[in-house]
Amino acid sequence: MTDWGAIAADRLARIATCSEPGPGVTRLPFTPAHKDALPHIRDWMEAAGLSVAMDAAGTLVGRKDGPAGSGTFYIGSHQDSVREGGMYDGIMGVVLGCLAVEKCASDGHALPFSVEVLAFADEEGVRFPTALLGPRALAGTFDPEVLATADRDGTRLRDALAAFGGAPDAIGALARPRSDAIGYLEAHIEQGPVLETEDEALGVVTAICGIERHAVTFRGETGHAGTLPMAIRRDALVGASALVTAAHMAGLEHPDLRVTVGALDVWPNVVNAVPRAVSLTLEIRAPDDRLREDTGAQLTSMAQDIAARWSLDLDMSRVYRQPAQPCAPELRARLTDAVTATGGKGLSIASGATHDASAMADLCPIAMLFVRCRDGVSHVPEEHASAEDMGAAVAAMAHFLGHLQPTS
Ligand code: HGY
Ligand code: MN
Ligand code: MN
Repeated sequence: MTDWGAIAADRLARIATCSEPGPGVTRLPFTPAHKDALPHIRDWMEAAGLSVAMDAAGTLVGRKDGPAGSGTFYIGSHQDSVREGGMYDGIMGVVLGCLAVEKCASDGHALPFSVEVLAFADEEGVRFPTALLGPRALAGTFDPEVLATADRDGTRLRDALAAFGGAPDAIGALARPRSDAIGYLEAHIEQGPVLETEDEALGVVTAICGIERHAVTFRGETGHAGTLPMAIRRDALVGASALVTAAHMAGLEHPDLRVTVGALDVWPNVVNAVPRAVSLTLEIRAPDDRLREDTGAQLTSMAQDIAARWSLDLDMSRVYRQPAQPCAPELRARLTDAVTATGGKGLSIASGATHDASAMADLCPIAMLFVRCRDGVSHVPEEHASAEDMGAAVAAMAHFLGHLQPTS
């Protein structure tokens, strides 16, 4: 009896070494760590009988053809991590997808449709102020303008992708035909405490929250900390601090809202000079798009008022947005049946995190399977899922695949 969970755990431990130095895993897109990860993923895909190639967007694609005209079922998640993140977020969905396909084959079950396992390059949007490049390319919703965005070092996404072996100007041709797309399944660590509280290994996702991110810069004037009178200061950090607090207070206004200022840079950032500029990221999430959009508009207006109050200049723009996405009822029902048929309760659970599935929903029906997350913590080195729970996920995913029908 193959221990699929143990194989998953071993593979994830090995690929976790493909990281920048430091605590946890830091594997950003189109970096040496990402390059180091590709052979691992290629091996997993080939062990599942898939033929492997990297596409123009940097997605590693493993494909096994089914009968002509039978359609394609997609499975996948992202290879990238946040800085100092865990070793399960994203990459777990790639390894479990490969093992589920491998299990179907070892069970002697030839899938009656084509199947692709996808290792997307950039879901977190940590290196560049955009995300979901890979799934948006497949869904035909990719915006070429994002190629001009740059990371903190000034490297443009276009150049990083080309240097990595991608083909920025060929991304538009990656769009998959909707008529051929049966659906998409993503397995992912829950990144929250619900399944652990319910003492359940797996959960079937109902919907994925919406998200938007704003790039905000306050500009004032620097000066000597000892001689510049307080009354005439144009201190950018005073304005930024007011927005950080206002954002948190706005988030407290509604139980479904999550409002976060996760990154902030100060210039000149020295102890004895008044800050002349502050850049920060403002992120808003909600399961309801109206609530999220209204909160974004409210905080934009507040930022303008704050800039006026402190005689600052303000640059603020929404640089990323992904609407909330429901999972497809038909696939949800099938996935719930697969979980219950393989020993689970078939719990339903909403996703406060966003995922590649959010963008794949523009191509085809989506389903997500959550795996229990120890202590509910994620985006930290302590993130953990057990081999046993991952084995349960492989069994459920293989059962789900084995009971799917081709398009025709
Ligand atoms: O931030 C998120 O929700 C996901 O982990 N990218
Ligand atoms: Mn993720
Ligand atoms: Mn993440």
